[in-house]
Amino acid sequence: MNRQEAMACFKSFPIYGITAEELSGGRSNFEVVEAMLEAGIRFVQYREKTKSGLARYDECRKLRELTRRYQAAFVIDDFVDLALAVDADGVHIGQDDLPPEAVRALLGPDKVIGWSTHEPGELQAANALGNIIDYVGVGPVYATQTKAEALPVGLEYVKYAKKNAALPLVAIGGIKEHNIQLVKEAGAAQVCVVSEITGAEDIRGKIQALARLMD
Ligand code: 3NM
Repeated sequence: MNRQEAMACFKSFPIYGITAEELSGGRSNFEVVEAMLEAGIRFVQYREKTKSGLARYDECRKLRELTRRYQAAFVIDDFVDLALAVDADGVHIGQDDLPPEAVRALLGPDKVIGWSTHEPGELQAANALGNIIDYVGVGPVYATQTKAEALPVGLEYVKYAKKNAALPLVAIGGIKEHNIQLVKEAGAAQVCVVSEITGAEDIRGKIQALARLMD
């Protein structure tokens, strides 16, 4: 799929999926992503910081095929080379990764780039990039063990981003069934829920419950 189609996937369902195998109750990323896709998620990010490059490549080749079968967008956290090697639909990068301009030069014009932001200055920098990136991450809204080093930015930053972002946004960090409505009310149309989904006994049921609360 092209960049536009991948962003249509981003907007087509309120929940954005991310892998976290160490928080998946012994299930593989493949199993978890399959359940995400069955529940309606259409935008999946592969996030894996500790496996070898070869293990990541083997896993992403399978996830690429799986996401294609469901006509879902597939992006890779951090690794531009891996994204190119498996023909992913794009990458998600953080403030300490390669700068978005460099990533765009490597990926070419037809892949999605998402960029994490944590404060108004970073959001303004994202706005200034124009067409180089496609969406911004906004978080962590609440404290989270999944990214324990990051300080929570609260609903105030979600509200700020909703008002000021020139691009689509996805809120992330510590979002769960009990607080997702507050995040929606703060202005997020897309929400990323990691451990609450990967750790759920019934992943499909959890995603459907979260999606209903975003209606
Ligand atoms: N990025 P959970 S917060 C991967 O703020 C990630 O950029 C964040 O996991 C950011 O839903 C986060 O389990 C972890 O809290 C989100």
